[in-house]
Amino acid sequence: MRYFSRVKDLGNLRQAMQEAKEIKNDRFKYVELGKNKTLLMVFFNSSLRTRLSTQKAAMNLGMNVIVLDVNQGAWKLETERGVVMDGDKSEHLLEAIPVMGCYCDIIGVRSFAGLKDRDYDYAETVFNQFVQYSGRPVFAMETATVHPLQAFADLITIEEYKEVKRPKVVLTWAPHPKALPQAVPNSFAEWMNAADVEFVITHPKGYELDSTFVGDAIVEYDQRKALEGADFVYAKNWSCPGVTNPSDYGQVLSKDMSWTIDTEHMSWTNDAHFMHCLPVRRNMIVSDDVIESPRSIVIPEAANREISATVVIKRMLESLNI
Ligand code: AN0
Ligand code: CP
Repeated sequence: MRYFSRVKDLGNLRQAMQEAKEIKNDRFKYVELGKNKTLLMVFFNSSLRTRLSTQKAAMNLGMNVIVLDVNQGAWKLETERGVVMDGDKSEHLLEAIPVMGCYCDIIGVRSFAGLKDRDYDYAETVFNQFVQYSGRPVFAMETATVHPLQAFADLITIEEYKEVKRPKVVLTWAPHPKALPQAVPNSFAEWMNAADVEFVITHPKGYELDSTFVGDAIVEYDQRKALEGADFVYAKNWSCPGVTNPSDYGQVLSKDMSWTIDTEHMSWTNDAHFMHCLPVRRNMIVSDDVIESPRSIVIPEAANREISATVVIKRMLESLNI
């Protein structure tokens, strides 16, 4: 596997899930595979889980790891082509990327949506430049529109905790004070559509996700109706995807606190497990009671980030030897 940003990059999903199980049983099984190989993790944005779990995954595979926080200590990077660089940016991404490629074997990139220009974000401009100019296998550690390592970990978690063969999984929008990207709900929707679950998305009007990711999922605007009978509640805020009204792209259209997941919301479900990718703002997205309840699986969900990353990096290491 040379690139990883979409569910299809894994090929047979059932096989990838099997591999995840195998690695969870023995996470050092492939420790020889990454000997003398280097992973470079490039962060344009903050991270706790992705940083730690991806580094741990690389260590499980016997790799060396370099972490670059672009905004701390590196030259300020210009990302647009054709700009007269007379401002505060000293280096262009188009030189920086091939240089980064010189010092490593595999690259992971975190580069969030700017939420200003929908076309620029949805073209995955920064990630695709890494693909095009680094000369290395590249994987997404949350890019402008996708967060596949999270969605893969989410699916692993659902498989582990499901109590019925085909669970009902509900992705619900919840309020947040600041504009957030759509990467997490996009990928979650994409992966749930590929999995054997009953999948429902609920959000206020105006928050429709891009159709590429929604696929055939059921969209139910009545949150209570959506949550009824749910086996998993996956809460997440996202800003306006600009599907119905492009000029609203990246805006906060609602802070309706009636969407916050509290014990009353959970009482409408089939004693659902509560999930969130974290970081989460308590009592905006979810009440203290719900996130602390025995049905909350946010910590095992985060733990599975190490597993999804190990599978992905293993596959990339294997592709180096072909
Ligand atoms: C980011 C987001 O919503 O995309 C990262 C989540 C993994 N969250 C924040 O910026 C708070
Ligand atoms: N869930 C997730 O990707 O967390 P971080 O932003 O802390 O990496």
